[in-house]
Amino acid sequence: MINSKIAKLATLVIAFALASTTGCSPLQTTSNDEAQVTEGKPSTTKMGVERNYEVTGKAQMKRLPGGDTGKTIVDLNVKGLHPNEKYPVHVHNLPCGEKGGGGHYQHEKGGKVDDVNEIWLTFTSDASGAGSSQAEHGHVARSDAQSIVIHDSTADKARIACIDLR
Ligand SMILES: [Cu+2]
Repeated sequence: MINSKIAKLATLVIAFALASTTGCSPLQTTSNDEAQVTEGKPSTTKMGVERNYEVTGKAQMKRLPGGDTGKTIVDLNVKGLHPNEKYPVHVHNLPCGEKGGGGHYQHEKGGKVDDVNEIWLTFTSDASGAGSSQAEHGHVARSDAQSIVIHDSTADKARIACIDLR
């Protein structure tokens, strides 16, 4: 966030400098093409704490409009998990504080439950309990893509951590 603000500021400064030397009116912005970034840090759920998790790290969702489709890129980078386990992770459709993040976000509501119609970030932790993943989709996610839920590697897939994307 800070870096992008600095970058914008730098762009403004350059734009003003150009405008003042050429004498034309400054700042025709193209906000339609700008990436919209939401991000957050994990909180371990009560269930997660009971299972000896202390999940830290970060996640970021970038919505990139443009052309007919646009795209969405999500990055997840966490630690504090158990070593060498596969953790199911999805973008969910409510904030963490509402129904633990609600259900899976779906591009086509009521469509397939798979990693095409939904945004999955499932990963396998390394020997230190850290893991990361990235998902890229050819749609711009709607505003109800609000959180990321990390489920336990166990058969019950309990919600062990949640990240609000803001
Ligand atoms: Cu989920």
